[in-house]
Amino acid sequence: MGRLWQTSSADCRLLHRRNKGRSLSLPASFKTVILIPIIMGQFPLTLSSFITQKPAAHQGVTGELAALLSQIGLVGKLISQDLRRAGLIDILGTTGEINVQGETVKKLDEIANETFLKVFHQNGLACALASEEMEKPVLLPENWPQAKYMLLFDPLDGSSNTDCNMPLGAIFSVVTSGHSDRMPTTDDLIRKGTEQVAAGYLLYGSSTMLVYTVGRGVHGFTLDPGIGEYVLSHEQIRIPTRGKVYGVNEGNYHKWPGEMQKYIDSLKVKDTATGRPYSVRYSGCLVADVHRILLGGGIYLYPGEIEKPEGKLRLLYEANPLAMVVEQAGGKASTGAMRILDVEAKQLHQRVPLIIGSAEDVRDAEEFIQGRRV
Ligand code: FBP
Repeated sequence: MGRLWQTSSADCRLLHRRNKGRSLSLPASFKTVILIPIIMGQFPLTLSSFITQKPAAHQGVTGELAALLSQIGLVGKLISQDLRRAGLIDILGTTGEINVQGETVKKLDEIANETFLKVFHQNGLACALASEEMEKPVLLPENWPQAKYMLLFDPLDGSSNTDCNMPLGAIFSVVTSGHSDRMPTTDDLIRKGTEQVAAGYLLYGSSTMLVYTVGRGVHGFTLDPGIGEYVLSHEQIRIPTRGKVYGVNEGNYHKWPGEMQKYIDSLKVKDTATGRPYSVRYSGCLVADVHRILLGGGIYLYPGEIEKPEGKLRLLYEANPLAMVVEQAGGKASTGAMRILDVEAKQLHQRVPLIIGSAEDVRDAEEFIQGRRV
């Protein structure tokens, strides 16, 4: 009960002040009548109660999809529990394996991937699982046809941050199998971003957060370790139309086409109208950088390079879900040439240049990249 009283004592103090310091000598029943609504009003709104209590923001959301979101929350609780003790329980460093992306696999990449697989094997809510860490998806015929959702995810985003206690994340995208007559195949997972029914991320920062959209706005929940619940902390997030920060690995500057270099150069030139120069904010974790931009505005870029025009980031489980979240908050997500959510998906681990953030900033970047501004 401590938590409740802490909350409501603020209101008691308010009542007290209004009562000019005299103790609340009110009949018990009256106090109860006053205090309960106040206390109840402050009761933490958990993820599941939010989804049930806000039907307008969750129209068309089935019980299974609501359960799927809360199971992603469970994955977040399990992984953040390990991360909090990472330096003490031998989960730092690499496994010595190389994954389908050609990257060295970190122990935490593997643990995070295993956690997603275990939770979704068990809960029967998805009939297919595709991950950044797995060349082929896991198809779950035992869950089909009752489970009509398929989950694509980056189990641990920001892998270069694992061993230095820097922010980490996970990204997820949900699509429906679309076939009731047959078990879905790998090809059924390769879909345009506009076909997502839900998307979001887990952020492992100073606190653990779950941020999601089901196509009716974006909401953020903070994990309260005291009650083990995700509590609503950011309802209907709206991204500012323009920001003051940019996030990009400038170490790749010489690899970029000239137009891209000109855009980044322009961010460093004094320009009162647009509030430039911007500050650089690049954490090595896409989720953390996009989260900062979602709340404060700005732009994150992982552009195409002359030798690698498709860039580094993956379309289906990094760019598409974050694009849905940012667009739902009023922002934009682009390849530089077109809207991320309209990109034709052709392969499971397809890469795509990503320019994402405040609408005006992304528009500026597109104008430079397309040579319409110099
Ligand atoms: P992972 O999913 O393998 O971590 O890759 C994505 C990512 O780590 C992003 O989180 C981050 O913004 C970017 O790559 C960092 O890449 P680079 O080290 O090339 O700047």
